[in-house]
Amino acid sequence: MRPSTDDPVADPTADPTADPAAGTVSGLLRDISGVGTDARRGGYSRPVFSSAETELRCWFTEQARRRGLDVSTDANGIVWAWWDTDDGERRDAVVTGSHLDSVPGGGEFDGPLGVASALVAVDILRSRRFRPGRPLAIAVFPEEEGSRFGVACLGSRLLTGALDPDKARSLKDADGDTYADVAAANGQDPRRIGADPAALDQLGVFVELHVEQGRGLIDLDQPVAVGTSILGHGRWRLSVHGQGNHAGTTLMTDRRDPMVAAARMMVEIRNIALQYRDARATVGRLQPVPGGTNVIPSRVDLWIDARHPRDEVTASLVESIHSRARLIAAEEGCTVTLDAESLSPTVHFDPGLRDRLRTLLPVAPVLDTGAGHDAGVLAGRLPTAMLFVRNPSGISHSPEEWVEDADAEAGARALADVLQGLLEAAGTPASPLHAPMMAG
Ligand code: HGY
Ligand code: MN
Ligand code: MN
Repeated sequence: MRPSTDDPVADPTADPTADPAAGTVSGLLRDISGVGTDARRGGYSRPVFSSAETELRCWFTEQARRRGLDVSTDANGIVWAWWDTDDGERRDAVVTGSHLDSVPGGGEFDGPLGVASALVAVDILRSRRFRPGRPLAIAVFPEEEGSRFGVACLGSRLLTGALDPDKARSLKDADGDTYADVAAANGQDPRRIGADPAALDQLGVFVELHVEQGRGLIDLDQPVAVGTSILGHGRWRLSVHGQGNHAGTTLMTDRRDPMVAAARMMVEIRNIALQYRDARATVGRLQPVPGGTNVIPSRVDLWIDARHPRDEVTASLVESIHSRARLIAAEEGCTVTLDAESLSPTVHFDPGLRDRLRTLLPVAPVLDTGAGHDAGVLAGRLPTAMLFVRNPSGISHSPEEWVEDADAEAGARALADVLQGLLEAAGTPASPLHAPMMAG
């Protein structure tokens, strides 16, 4: 499908960097640095379909169209921005991109860095007068964090058929609103969500650039790394049921308090995880019901995020947690249920593509990641790779997440080099790639 020539935005020769800041990652991120700021938590809260995330989608659409890309949003809420080849055929495309939604109180770079770097990589390729030998697409995936509806990488899972559309439609947010209702209220048709083989058939490879969520590049003293694998991870909801009652009229000896049971369980979750080398287990979210200061809760829900390089160890860790939770519940006169909400196996990126990126970025080290990404979901359907950009704080999912301007631009240059290498088809003249990245 070729962008219509009378489309005012389809002029690929338009100078997208009329505003010099627009041609830099840090400039683009500064454009959106006021969107979705969270005064209470600090950082950013940009849940999917919120006004903040919607504003970011509009920002991306405008930036992509300013670069002459053909932009559309599919039935799963994924925004696609295409740089088509002359024949307009969309097959074997090189895809990059990331997400714009955030965790509550998240950092500035988790997601948006990959999206902004993709836009600047297009600017760089244009400045090199490069013409792709195969189509390039930038994809922005919704609900990567799973912060509103509880399932990580919701958009990419729907696209690939990894999530049943009926289950997705019935997912509920903290207010009890279903994904179907919220999507419909945001102009999408929830009846059309689900696997999209036609879209997948257009894709050749996917390369996601992301802020590093750790200290690897600090210790390696490099600005950019090539990803090798994603740690398997899952989310479980532990519900502890007790007897709700009055805080003032219920003697301490007459209680079946699920909050006390939950507190004991959380300490045990940490202790059990410590027994499994390389395991991680986190309780970042706890919800007493009804949640009054002068009320003994009737129920307490807490969510466990558990991760390990070997999926069978994650399963064993969660089973140990579940059996210890049952013992504690019984001692506290409560009961407990455990439900899996989101499971992502360990992913090793395509070795051929990974090695191709290493050839294109000979100075960049390789790193695995403990964080999940849409790249991990797409890896089940097409060759996928990742680039990580140095985060001097080593901290993520927090306002302290950080990327220096120089590293952000180095990341975009590295992405441009990778995309150019992947987009070249025989006979397409291209300027020599950038000199290999210098040690940052
Ligand atoms: O939770 C994760 O690992 C990712 O940041 N969504
Ligand atoms: Mn994240
Ligand atoms: Mn992310």
